[in-house]
Amino acid sequence: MTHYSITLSYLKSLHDTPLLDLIYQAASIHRDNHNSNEMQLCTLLSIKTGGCPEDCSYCPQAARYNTGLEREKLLDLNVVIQKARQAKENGSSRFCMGAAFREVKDNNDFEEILKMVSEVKELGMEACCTLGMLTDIQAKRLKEAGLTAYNHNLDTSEEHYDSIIKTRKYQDRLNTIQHVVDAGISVCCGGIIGLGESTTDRLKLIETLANLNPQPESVPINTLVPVAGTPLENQGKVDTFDWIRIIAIARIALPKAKIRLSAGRLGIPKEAQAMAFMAGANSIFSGEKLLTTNNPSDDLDKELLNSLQFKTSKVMEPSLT
Ligand code: SAM
Ligand code: DTB
Ligand code: SF4
Repeated sequence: MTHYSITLSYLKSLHDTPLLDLIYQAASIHRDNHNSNEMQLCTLLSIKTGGCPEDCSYCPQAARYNTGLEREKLLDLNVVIQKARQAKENGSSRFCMGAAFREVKDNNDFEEILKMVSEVKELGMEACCTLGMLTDIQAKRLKEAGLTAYNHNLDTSEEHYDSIIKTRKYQDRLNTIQHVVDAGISVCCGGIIGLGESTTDRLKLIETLANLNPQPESVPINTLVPVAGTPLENQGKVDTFDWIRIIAIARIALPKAKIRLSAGRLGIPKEAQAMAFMAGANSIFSGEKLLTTNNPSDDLDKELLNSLQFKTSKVMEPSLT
């Protein structure tokens, strides 16, 4: 397995490269490692919404902020599987189930989630979860249930982390990621830009992600969706070219990973999204909702992908899973 050694000064030199040269470099690396006309579609479902005890300053689901979100208990297994079927019909090959948990507890909800993972897998889809912190044993149980990937973001640099989240440490995130790796589950790990971080913070996040061993299989790049009631509700918008620059740098630093355009795609013009695809993004969340906020409609995304003549990654057949 390749162990990458990516330095901050190298990432800074990429950041200083004129944008179109940087995109050209990223596009070349992208073509060496991926089919440049293939896009992975993933669908998200919030299986347990709101009431989270954490204090993540960006998150509408943190119980301590007044965001008007209705708290819900864990969705029924049947509802989840019906949504997964629909997602498969709409061309998604990965189904990602998110819960507003600080950490997984060994209770009935976890037993239900294990069933959801197995049944999604039986549909021939990749099953992904994001459930907060995990112990080594919980990670192994998810693996036994058939989990393909676990999403656990580092969000920003270690230095900036404390000003965004105080109820846990960067090291807690790294520990969960290690449990996921040890269990043999693919790691999906990325971050958010637009949290008031500096360029160096953005590059340090990419440095940390690129030096994980193994590198994450997928890297979601979120831009902040400002939600009224959260401490970051008035945070300014990220410049679209800065967004593309970060995608290109992530592609160069993590050549084999799927780079996923995640939160914040609504409102980004189609031409800018196409530039991000040129710079190496090869996965998107499809469907009108992310977890609790809006995302472009299926129709709009189909139109975009068709006009760029993308093929979507195949949904696996059950016999091949
Ligand atoms: N509670 C679990 C956790 O924190 O790992 C899983 C769900 S959490 C909502 C998943 C990710 O969504 C976060 O790590 C963060 O990167 C992203 N996220 C949450 N709210 C966001 C927002 N308003 N804008 C952009 N990304 C957001
Ligand atoms: C990720 O990095 N982004 C997704 C997924 N992983 C779980 C979540 C985005 C959530 C945006 C805010 C919301 O819809 O609640
Ligand atoms: Fe909870 Fe996850 Fe939201 Fe943080 S990001 S408040 S851990 S749901």
